[in-house]
Amino acid sequence: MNNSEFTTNQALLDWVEEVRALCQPEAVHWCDGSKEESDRLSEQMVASGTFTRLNPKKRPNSYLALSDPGDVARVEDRTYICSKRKREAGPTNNWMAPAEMRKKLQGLFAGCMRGRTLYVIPFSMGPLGSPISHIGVEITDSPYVVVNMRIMTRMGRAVLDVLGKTGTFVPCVHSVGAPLAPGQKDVPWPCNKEEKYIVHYPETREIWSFGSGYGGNALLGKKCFALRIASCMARDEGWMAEHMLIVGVESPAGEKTYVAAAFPSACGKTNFAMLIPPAEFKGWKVTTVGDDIAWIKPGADGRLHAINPEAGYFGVAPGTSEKSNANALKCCARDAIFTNVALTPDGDVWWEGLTDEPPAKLTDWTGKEWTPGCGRPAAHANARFTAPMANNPVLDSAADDPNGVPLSAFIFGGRRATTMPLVFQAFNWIHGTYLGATMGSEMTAAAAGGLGQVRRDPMAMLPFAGYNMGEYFGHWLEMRKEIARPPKIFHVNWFRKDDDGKFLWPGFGDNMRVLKWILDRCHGSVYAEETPLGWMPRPEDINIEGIPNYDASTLEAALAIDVKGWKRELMLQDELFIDLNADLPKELLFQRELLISRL
Ligand code: SAT
Ligand code: MN
Repeated sequence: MNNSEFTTNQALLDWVEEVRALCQPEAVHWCDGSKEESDRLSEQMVASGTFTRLNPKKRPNSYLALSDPGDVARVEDRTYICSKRKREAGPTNNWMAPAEMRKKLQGLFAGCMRGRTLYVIPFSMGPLGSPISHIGVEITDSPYVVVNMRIMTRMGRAVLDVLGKTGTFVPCVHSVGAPLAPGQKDVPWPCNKEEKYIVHYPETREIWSFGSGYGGNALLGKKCFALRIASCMARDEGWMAEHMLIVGVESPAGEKTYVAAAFPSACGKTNFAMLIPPAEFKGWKVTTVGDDIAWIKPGADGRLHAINPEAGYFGVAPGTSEKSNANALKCCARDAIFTNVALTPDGDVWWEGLTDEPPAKLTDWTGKEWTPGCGRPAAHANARFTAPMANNPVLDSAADDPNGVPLSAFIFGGRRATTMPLVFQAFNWIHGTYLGATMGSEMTAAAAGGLGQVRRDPMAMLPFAGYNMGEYFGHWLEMRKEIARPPKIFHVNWFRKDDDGKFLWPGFGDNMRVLKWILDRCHGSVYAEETPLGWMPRPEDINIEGIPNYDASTLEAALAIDVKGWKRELMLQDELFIDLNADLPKELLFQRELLISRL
């Protein structure tokens, strides 16, 4: 299909022509988003060696891609926020002056698509036409990106209809940075080994990505648009773009409550988004609105309303099992793209943790033969599945609702072996913002040279805020004024251990027991004790009936307030506060002082 048959949007046509002239592709293809188109591109990638078709009896309509071993994750040290002034990017982002970066990128993009097809991907972040949604258009020279974007976003012709003649879009340019000379044979995973740049221009709301074909470096709707650029749009327009999952919880009586939660990486975010309640919670249902990102706007009812801007899951495969997340396995049981997992002899996939016993023989993520005990992992630790949310057996009925879902609670979590109790509730919005701003994960004592160190990841946004982190906290405080009925704010920690290194909480589906207390607090139907940290449950307020080998004294330890540990925690927070000092809202400094005096 060619340009003007597709759109009457002159700004889009002009921009595509400009990028075409710069990148010099062999052909241009406007994506219509159809299944036929995706099947055709997938077939093409099977032929070129990028894809292996999985056994259709075991894994219908699914493919495996193995990346270049040097292109396996987001590259944070190559990610830039190019605002006019360095201060606007803040101390936690890489920065380069826009003019300097543009000059550099002009050089890199000139002729970078030679011998390849330029694909134009119109996509909507959020339900088509929702007042909370925004349109983007990604130009890429990677067919792998096209078929992934079709799963991860609402993509294709219908988006151009919504864009119309005069609608605006966020332009996203992506190239693997590997032009082909005439007659040159392509490799299965083209990328640029020397140069990688993931660049955001917040003032003009543009994204330019060069050199990587992997995940968030290449699927530009996700972290680049839905978090970094969207956080800037949200600040300017009075809404919020957050690195949060969204779940609905339905009681046996049919009462539905929605909560959004931010956890640092490796804290079981996808598991929580698809939580299966324990047997004791008969009649309770947890449903997924989103597993990674939330766009949140004040509604006419005085509440915050959230949508999931994405339409699929880009989930970490290793560790996903029947026990940890049976629903995620159903999501990728068909229609999925796997990247950097292992291949079984019968054409299915495997990764560490999928089964207790590994298969006797595999092809590993580097394409080499693998046997148990060979000393290498079979799947890369950041191996992923891309799966449509429509496959999710517990998809929330409002996942596609253009009005979003009303939020009753925000939950912040950390991965903390010490100090942080299982759950507590902030006294108010400012206190809650402070809890989010100071959240983090404990590095193991070994990794930190003896002392447990805390890696701060404010609101799980450290690599994703598109502007100054201190100013971002200020925006959180400002948002309180836009809403009459703010969500209550909680802090949880599933990972506290006793002195022998044993977990004090079972986690996984049993997190429902803590979630239930949170919901009851939202509905004002449960007692809480006022403590120096915030409102807390007494051990008897959390139902532990039916947890194997678990008792009230362990729960008591999980909930205990360790005053000595908190004094250390307060000292450790200094590091973050000093880094962000210039733009840190004074309210957060006061919260720290108040906590010190309460302790
Ligand atoms: O590769 S993604 O950025 O999409 C996922 C992640 O690294 O968090
Ligand atoms: Mn994420």
